[in-house]
Amino acid sequence: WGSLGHITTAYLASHFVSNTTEAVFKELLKNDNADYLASVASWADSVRYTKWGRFTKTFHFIDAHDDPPRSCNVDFERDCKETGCVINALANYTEQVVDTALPDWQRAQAAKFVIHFVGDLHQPLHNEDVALGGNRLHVLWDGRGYNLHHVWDSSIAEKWIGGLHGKPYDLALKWANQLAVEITDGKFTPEKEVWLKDLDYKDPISTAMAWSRECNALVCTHVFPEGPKAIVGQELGGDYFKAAGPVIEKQVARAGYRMGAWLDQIADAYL
Ligand code: DCM
Ligand code: DCM
Ligand code: DCM
Ligand code: ZN
Ligand code: ZN
Repeated sequence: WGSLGHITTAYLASHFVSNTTEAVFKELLKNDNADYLASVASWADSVRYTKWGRFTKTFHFIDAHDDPPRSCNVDFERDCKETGCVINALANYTEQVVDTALPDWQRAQAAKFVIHFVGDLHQPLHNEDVALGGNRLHVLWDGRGYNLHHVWDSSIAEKWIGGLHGKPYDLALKWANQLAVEITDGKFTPEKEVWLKDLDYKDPISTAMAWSRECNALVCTHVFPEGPKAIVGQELGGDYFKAAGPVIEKQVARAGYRMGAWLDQIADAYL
């Protein structure tokens, strides 16, 4: 996601975590404010192009070598790069957060990666190989040119919330609060339990793969319903957005709700 998606998922997670989890992560991240998760959610994107952070570049996605829209599927052995992918990155950094033999700064850094990667795992094009996750597909968005990856990282979400009129953290908090209502007592309430069914802190690879498969399926149904070639040069701000907006909304809601539950299990293991 772009920063709006990451900050929103983190605010949403902070809405649902237990009081214990809140205390554990405020202490670890050395931030006692309401944005203790939100303020670190985009950090992983800020280090990936630095010399130090280059090794994390492939941790943000898994390149599913499937064949949308005919067939969507993800296979860890086939698709996770030698240098790592979002699946084993989430598993490795989750282990680091709870490893009390590690120094505090390293556990805090691992927590920032976990918060970021749960988000990225819920973006359909972070679970797809075609055209570098859509980066090489040129499309139009309300008359202007973008690549398809950017549209799914940012443009759809920005339009869904009514445009970027306001401060990023304020917009994300407002959206997160709306999604929290939909989860607690709204359109997502009937499915929120199912969202946590695959969540098993003891088996992070299987958990992440279940989330990845669910997300990758959206590549066939909503990202490339007519295939990758057919989308090039198309205007996506109209009917395409009408179908994609609700998908983005649900993926951000799932990511935030699952992040909260994941951090709860980390905090329980850590005590
Ligand atoms: N941050 C914040 N409030 C501040 C200063 C910084 O929320 N007054 C956020 C911005 C960074 C995060 O904290 O994303 C961690 O910052 P750093 O990595 O510089 O420690
Ligand atoms: N920021 C903010 N309010 C916060 C946290 C951060 O306005 N509660 C700002 C500080 C930076 C920008 O957001 O200008 C990005 O911060 P970072 O990338 O360090 O999170
Ligand atoms: N990306 C992806 N799959 C790839 C390559 C990149 O999902 N195979 C993502 C990572 C960034 C965005 O696309 O969110 C842009 O990546 P880059 O700047 O590395 O091209
Ligand atoms: Zn992206
Ligand atoms: Zn990322």
